[in-house]
Amino acid sequence: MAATDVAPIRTENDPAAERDHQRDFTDLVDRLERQGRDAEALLAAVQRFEVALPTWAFATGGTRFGRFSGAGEPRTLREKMEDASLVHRLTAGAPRISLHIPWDDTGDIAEVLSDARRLGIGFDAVNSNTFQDQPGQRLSYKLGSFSNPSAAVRRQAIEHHLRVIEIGKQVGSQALTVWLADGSNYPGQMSLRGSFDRVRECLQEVYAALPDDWRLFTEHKPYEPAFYATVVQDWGSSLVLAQSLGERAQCLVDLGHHLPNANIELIVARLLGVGRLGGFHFNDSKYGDDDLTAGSIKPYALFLIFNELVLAERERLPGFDPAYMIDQSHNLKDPIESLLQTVDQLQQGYAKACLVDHEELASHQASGDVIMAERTLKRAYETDVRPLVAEARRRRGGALDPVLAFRASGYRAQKAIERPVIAHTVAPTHL
Ligand code: LRH
Ligand code: MN
Repeated sequence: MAATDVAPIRTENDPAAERDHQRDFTDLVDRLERQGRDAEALLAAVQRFEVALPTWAFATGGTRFGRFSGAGEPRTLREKMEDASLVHRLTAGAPRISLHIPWDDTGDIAEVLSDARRLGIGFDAVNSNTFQDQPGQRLSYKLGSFSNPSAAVRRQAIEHHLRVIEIGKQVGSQALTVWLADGSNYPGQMSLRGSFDRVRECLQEVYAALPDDWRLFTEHKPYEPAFYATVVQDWGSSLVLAQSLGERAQCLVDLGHHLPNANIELIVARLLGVGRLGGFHFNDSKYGDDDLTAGSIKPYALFLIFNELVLAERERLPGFDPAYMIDQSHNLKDPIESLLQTVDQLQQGYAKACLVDHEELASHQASGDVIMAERTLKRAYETDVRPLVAEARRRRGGALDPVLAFRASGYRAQKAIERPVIAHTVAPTHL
């Protein structure tokens, strides 16, 4: 079978599951209508919710302690796009991918575009990479890229970003995500203000090169790989940068890029309040930048973030247009199964947030009724919206239960045949 042909993958829902689903969905619609909610409007809202998939999450991830690769993993951008199109087919909610350059720089844009057309997927924000030295690269980013004291290194990093924009333009992206690993491991190693000023200066040149309809997302992170000071360490630094660049510069919130117990929904509310929330890298974590499946560790926190987003959407907040993207790394789970879980968790989180009665909430907040305010949120969060999210997918040809449908499809076993494992001589660059 030629690599280009995608074997027909059966995603039909099992008849018994269909019957159970219809009963569960009818019960939920009945309960929602008794609460005065419009189930069809809610279902349509869930169908409008879309998230972009990270190409770099389709191969097994790893840590410095090891990597346990799985069978049938994608070896090329085309194979990652095949996997992405299956995730979209089963969830009906992930029609775009995020490219990471140079990991996805195949050098053949025409082929990438024809594969995208054939597989029915589009392109969200493109990601730059100055956190690794590429084979044949002239100058090293060991001591930073835009913050590097060497003007030549900064120039090289700017040239890289201009190339990323070029590739993005060719595939139809409209945003550039900039995460910088720049930072230091020891006090004294780096000028804390000088490094930030150099980053701002370089980003001004990149921002000036953006097409008029593009946005630039700055992504903050508290530590790793820098273990003393990271130049763009927190949302405040990211916001200062975005505000200094221009209207089309906004902040990207990677859920894993916060110190333990940070109140991320509060950060989201702050950025929404000043019109600088550019988008998200959804994932979950217990300790650090663990890149675990979204909703797997702190599902209530994820719901509270969606609550802020739905409220902003309903208030038609000026400039509200967040780019929803996933950023995960799968060390133990099958990457496709984890991404199917993730899209489902995001669809559920969004649906629950759409169930919040914001008028009632505002009245309890105004009257200082703490208990009733909390209960208003919890009533939405504790509503089992799975039948409605499943129905939203089913009506779009998606699966009631994407993970079970994927397992029943035999896709991974088939790919294990089509994609013989490449023995990794050196640690793959995308880890
Ligand atoms: C940094 C990060 C960033 C990506 C990388 C793969 O931790 O979240 O968004 O470039 O992961
Ligand atoms: Mn990220």
